[in-house]
Amino acid sequence: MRSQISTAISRIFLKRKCASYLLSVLISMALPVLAQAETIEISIKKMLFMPENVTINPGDTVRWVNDERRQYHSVWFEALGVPEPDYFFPGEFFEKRFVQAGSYPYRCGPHSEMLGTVIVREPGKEKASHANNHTITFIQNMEASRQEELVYLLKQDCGSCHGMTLKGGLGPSLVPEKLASFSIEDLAAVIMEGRPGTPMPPWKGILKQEEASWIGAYLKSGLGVGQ
Ligand code: HEC
Ligand SMILES: [Cu+2]
Repeated sequence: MRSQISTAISRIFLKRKCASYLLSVLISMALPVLAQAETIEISIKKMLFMPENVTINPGDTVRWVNDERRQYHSVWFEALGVPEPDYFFPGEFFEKRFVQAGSYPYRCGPHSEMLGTVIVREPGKEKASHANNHTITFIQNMEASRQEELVYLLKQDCGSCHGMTLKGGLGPSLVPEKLASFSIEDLAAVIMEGRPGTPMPPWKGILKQEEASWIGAYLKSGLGVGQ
């Protein structure tokens, strides 16, 4: 029924609205160029930049937020030959805007093992996925200690079937490319209900709905793959 209607609509669309359709395509192609620059947040927690790597558009700003309890850090683009910037403390942040396309590795001054990279796309290349930044914000909204437990569950329990690196075992691979067609809600539904008649068990006795959504978002982000 629904597809009949949409076929009928697209038929009308094609016959009568061809010109305006073309116009709307042209507008949607031009939109990314006009889109506003964004601020992308990276959380610093437990001596890690999360996420470690971000891909942004030229003109975007990256904001590193110190979400530690008491540890200070810095964000130092040492390879650019700049001096080490000041430390920033819990609740404070550091910002940098990127204009030139390229790959910008950085480290924490006092903790040389803390590494990250900002990748700035060529201008005009595909717009950074908004969903992705949204997903990352969503992931960071869960209490840190619960995040840790869920990541543990993912590695130990889910990993026993889907592989420790989530690249597949008895259960299918859960890398982001394989999950592209699933929304976070779709994934939460599979996780809560399982797949009856397959070894995929329901987790609703163990996980809350928002925790299943969190796992869905975490899987889609790819943050847990191969670690
Ligand atoms: C006992 C083994 C087992 C465990 C444990 C398990 N899974 Fe699964 N999972 C499977 C199997 C097998 C499938 C494929 C089911 C099918 O054929 O449709 C699956 C499917 C899925 C799918 C759908 C993927 C797709 O491409 O269709 C997701 C998402 C998923 N599992 C996530 C999880 C998560 C998250 C956990 C831990 C909370 C988990 N699974 C634990 C066996 C398992
Ligand atoms: Cu540090």
